[in-house]
Amino acid sequence: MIRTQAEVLRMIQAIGPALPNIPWEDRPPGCSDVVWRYSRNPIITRDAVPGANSIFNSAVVPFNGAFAGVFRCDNTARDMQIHAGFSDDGIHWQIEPQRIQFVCEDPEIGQFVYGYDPRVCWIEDRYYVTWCNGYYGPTIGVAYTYDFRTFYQLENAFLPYNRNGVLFPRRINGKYAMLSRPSDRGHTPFGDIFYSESPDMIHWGHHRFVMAPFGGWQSTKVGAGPTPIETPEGWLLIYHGVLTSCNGFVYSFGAALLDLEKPWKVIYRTRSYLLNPREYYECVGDVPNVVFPCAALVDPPTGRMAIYYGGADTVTCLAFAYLHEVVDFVRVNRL
Ligand code: BMA
Repeated sequence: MIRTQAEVLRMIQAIGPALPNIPWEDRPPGCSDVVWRYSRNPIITRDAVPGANSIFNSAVVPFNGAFAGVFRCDNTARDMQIHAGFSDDGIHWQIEPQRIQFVCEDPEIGQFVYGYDPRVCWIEDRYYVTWCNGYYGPTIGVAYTYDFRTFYQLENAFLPYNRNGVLFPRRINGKYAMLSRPSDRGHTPFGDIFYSESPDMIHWGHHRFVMAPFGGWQSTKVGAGPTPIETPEGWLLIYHGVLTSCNGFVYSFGAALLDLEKPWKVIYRTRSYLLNPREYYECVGDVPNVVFPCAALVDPPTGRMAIYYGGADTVTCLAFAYLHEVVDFVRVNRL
């Protein structure tokens, strides 16, 4: 039997457990976008935490039949902090009013300076959190939790300056694996994605180049977004790209397929973005014109994806897609 390409793509399923309670809203009638927004965006505003200035760039995962997450909450002193949160449906969230207090054996590492842009990743038996952690400049903080109540902080993964540390959800060739983006102290005007491995989640090496900025929406810098999603075709990586306009940075997101065993090898990468700032809550806020994805849930049997992203450095938003359509988009619209 000869299958059409569309039929084959429909068969591309993410590898992982089913998530029948994934947050979901059908694509609106008349919309042909591969990624479409939740009609009730934003799902989280500053009102969710007393004294918050903004809640954005946050990460969620399935947890105990419901959902849990780590949220970037900047307060009205403009301290950048991360808070745990819980939800029954992935849309309505109860966020802890106090920031996460990490348990850390080494007070020098555990001293909290600032934390932002968290990611959360289930590996083997626990949830790992990575975030941009202040230690003489931004670097990648690493911690783990079993219950989103107690968080154990490990060594920072890299020397400063670094951001957008994103773990793979399983060991690759026997090693933990992380994407990151070496940067500088400020609003870095450059940025390539690199790959690193670790035997123990403490010592990182085997650094490999993954991808650089290209043109258009991803011409200034690129950075990994949500935890990569495993498919038989490769790791599906949603990543943000930044364009420098005459009025400042514009953050959009696209996707790439990375080789399963050598994830520093890019198979395909999108020429066009999947989502860019268009709605009011993406264009107006503390930093205008930003969509910044930090988490994606997937239900392999249906292909449904729920993508969590920050809007204008102010609110948290949700968008939806079908995994096989995203993979198809990456392949058809590749660089
Ligand atoms: C990056 C990070 C993100 C932020 C983005 C746009 O450098 O600070 O948290 O969303 O800039 O301001």
